[in-house]
Amino acid sequence: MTTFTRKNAWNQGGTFDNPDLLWYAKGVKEMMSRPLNDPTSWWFYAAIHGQYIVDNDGSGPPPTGYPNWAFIPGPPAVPTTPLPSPSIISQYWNQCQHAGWFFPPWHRGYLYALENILRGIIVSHGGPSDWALPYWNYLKKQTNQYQMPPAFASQTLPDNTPNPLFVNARYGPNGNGNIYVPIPPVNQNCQQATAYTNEYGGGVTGFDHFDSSTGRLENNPHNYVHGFVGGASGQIGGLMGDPGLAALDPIFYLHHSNIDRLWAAWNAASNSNPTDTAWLNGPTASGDRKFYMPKPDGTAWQYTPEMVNTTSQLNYTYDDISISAPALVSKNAMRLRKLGVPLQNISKESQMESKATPELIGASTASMNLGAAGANAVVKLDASGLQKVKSSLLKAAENEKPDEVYLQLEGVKGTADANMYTVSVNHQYAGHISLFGLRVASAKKGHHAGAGLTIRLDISSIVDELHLNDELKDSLEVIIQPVGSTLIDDQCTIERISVYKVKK
Ligand SMILES: [Cu+2]
Repeated sequence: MTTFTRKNAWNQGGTFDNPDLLWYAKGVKEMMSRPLNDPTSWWFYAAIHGQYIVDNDGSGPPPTGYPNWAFIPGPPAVPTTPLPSPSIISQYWNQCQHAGWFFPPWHRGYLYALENILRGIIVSHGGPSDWALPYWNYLKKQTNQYQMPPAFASQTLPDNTPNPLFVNARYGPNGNGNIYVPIPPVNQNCQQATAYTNEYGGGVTGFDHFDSSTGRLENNPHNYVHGFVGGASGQIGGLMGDPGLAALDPIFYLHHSNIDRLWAAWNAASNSNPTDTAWLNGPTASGDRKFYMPKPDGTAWQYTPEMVNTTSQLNYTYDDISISAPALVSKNAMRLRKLGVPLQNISKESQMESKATPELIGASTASMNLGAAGANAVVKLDASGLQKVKSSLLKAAENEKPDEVYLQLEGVKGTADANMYTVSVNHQYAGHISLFGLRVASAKKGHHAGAGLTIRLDISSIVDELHLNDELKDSLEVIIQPVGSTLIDDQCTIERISVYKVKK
């Protein structure tokens, strides 16, 4: 049996001289020619991820204007009819798993199934029988690969017919159609993680579109890349910035191929996936929806995380699973070094997962509006919590890790999924945030009844710095500012900003 090898989309300059891209375009064109109710059509596949055509599984009624699919400024011209039967819709559509530990395996199965359909089409058109989905490695150092491969920006194919990889609603970080991934803030520091659960792959969840347990791989690079590539223009957010639109854009699958590659690289670096049956068996174990993908013949393939645990099980590999060296320097070692702790062994953090529950040590008192102008708040810390953090920093040693401190934006609700912000704490940069998934997380019905997004930022290094400068006082000043092109969303609110400490 052939092992299929997924290769870098930037081969041959990322143009149609790269046969992987030319055949991808031909396959996508064929899938786009199929009707919405055909399970092997481009449109059906995008709706498996998420859609704004019909109310399904907590997605809420479709918006009356954009991003309802009927209002997408093409190309491509996106159909909203003929609809599949209601039972097919509830079996397949709105499946994407985000903000939890099923994010990596669900997307692996999704790509694998799409790749099989595309390969079938490509072979039937006389293309290579070993064709595999390329990946876009925007993180590749010392190259211009942070830019979108040129084949996606061209309006025509080499034969002068329309290029199906070209998408109008793709605006980029500055909202001007120049598509690239800014590095930083996008990075591959997630590869430093040593535990899957609660860290690399996300927290324990059931079948979920947007829970509150986003893992590091999903946050950065995944969510950031969605927000930056999608961008916004006027009141239109790019397709990639919203999970109910994203999989309509052919660049989506090359972004996810890279995310899947990072996961494979993380495993190749001796990090393990969960062995809990609740993960291996998928959400079915708790009586939830199953993961289903259409096969090339249109019938259903049901899969579990256990079935997609390694790429070799699925008979494919990547031509490159190296991780750049800086990503492997332990975050904890850097903290301890800064706090003045002499270190014997800084190579790798222990594989131990922290079982400690986060302890709330402060919170804002009122909800706030997160409009296009951003927001700010003063978060008061309680005296005993603050004292515990301070003493843990004073006692820090190689075998006694200092507490980690997190800032959490809770109950973030609204509709401007494509918006991105920076967050600072006491005027020090704490991180970027992406609102990918905001609309679905805010919908009134569904698994979490509109709880909104929960966004967590590790502010330990800022707290360390404040501590070292004797500036760690009883409150923190949080400033949230929009970056790049932003959508106006007057209804976007944050219920609470809180601060947690975690004992390590
Ligand atoms: Cu995604």
